[in-house]
Amino acid sequence: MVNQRYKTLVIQAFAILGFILILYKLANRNGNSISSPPNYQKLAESLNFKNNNNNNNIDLTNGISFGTDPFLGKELLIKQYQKANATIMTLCEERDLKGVIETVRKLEDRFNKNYHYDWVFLNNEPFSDEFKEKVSKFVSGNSRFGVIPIEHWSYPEFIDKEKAKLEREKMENEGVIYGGSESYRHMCRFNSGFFYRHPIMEEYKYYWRVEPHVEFTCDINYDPFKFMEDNNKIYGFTITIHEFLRTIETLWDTTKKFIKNNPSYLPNDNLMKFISNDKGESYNLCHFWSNFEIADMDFWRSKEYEEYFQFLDKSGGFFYERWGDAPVHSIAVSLFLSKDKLHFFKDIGYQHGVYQMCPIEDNLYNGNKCFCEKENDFTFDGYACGKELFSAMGWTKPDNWEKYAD
Ligand SMILES: Nc1nc2c(ncn2[C@@H]2O[C@H](COP(=O)(O)OP(=O)(O)OP(=O)(O)O)[C@@H](O)[C@H]2O)c(=O)[nH]1
Ligand SMILES: *[C@@H]1O[C@H](CO)[C@@H](O)[C@H](O)[C@H]1NC(C)=O
Ligand SMILES: [Mg+2]
Repeated sequence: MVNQRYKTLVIQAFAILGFILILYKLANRNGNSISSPPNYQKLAESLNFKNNNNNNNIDLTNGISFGTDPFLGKELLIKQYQKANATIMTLCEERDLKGVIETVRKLEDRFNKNYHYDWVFLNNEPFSDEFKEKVSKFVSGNSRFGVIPIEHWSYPEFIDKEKAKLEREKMENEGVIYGGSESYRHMCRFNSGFFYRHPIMEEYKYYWRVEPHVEFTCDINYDPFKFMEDNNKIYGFTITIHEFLRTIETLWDTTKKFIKNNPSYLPNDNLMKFISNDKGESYNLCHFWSNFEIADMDFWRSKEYEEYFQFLDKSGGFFYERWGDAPVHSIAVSLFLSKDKLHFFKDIGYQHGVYQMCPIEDNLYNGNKCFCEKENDFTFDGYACGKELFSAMGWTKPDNWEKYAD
């Protein structure tokens, strides 16, 4: 009897020891022990994230899959993971509930479920408790809801409201998209000069801007915020496009005046070539589509950008014309940054309305479970600015680019 019990105990002890050993081995598979956090730096280096001057050729196909390890489980990895100082951000209204949840579910599925970044929702009016409750359920990080201060969403005193109204009516009659909308102009001005000053946003350095009803068509198996941080990137984008001239008629002349007063704000290796075909004489209407941005807000908070925004704002173009935050952001990052601070997230399949970036390189497309048609990739379309971008950056276009042009 005693002997039998003793035997069972010994067998149990060995079984437990064996199990612990297996766990220990599994935990050490990537050289990270359970007790110390994964060395992100090392992982990033091994994936060639660093010291790569031609960022366009970084291979992100076998990115780091935090949280997807079936043995360690995701909680353990997330707890050990040192997140970037970053948040996802969506500007929206109460009535966007469905579209917001759509976007949240998609980005959570493709990315954030493994990282649990915060998500900030901003609105010029307070969100209802119902909205907050319904949206929060789907966010794996903290959901935060902010009301935009009235000073950031109203006419500054130097704007002639009567003149603004007349110009809106003119544009509306001409059939300019959002030409007659007052709220669209407040939205564009807010996104140009104020979102990064919102008290909630001030707590973060990086943000990822997303809108209701957008689509993420590939897995994102690494942390784009960390990528920005580790590679000293300031502005990341996926889609380039031409602006409607009618909405920004005096934007470039106003910008030229600002540059003339502040020539020292332009580094030599800026990206002027992307936005001008004649060395700055005129604007070619190219810009990064700002409904997707992964960027460093400290740039928007810099002296250079703040002065630029104030200068633009004083000229009245946000209201007398219909200046978009996309051309404003794009001109600023193209002029005031050296071009190596910009990053094309050519691996993050993304769709907003009728335009999309679908990775056309096989390794990216196949490696990231993309669900989009390469034929629909907008990058090298005539109305996009991919050709201008690659040329200005000095990048080599993918071998198959012509197949997907237009
Ligand atoms: N809170 C709030 N958000 C707004 C308002 N107008 C637009 N937005 C948000 O601002 C962002 C851009 O507005 P959109 O209407 O999508 O503008 P767009 O992307 O140029 O145009 P679409 O092609 O129609 O998507 C979206 O995230 C909207 O939800 C507004 O009046 N209040
Ligand atoms: C995050 O970034 C903001 C803006 O740069 C900064 O003010 C804040 O102190 C940072 N927070 C942490 C925890 O580093
Ligand atoms: Mg939109």
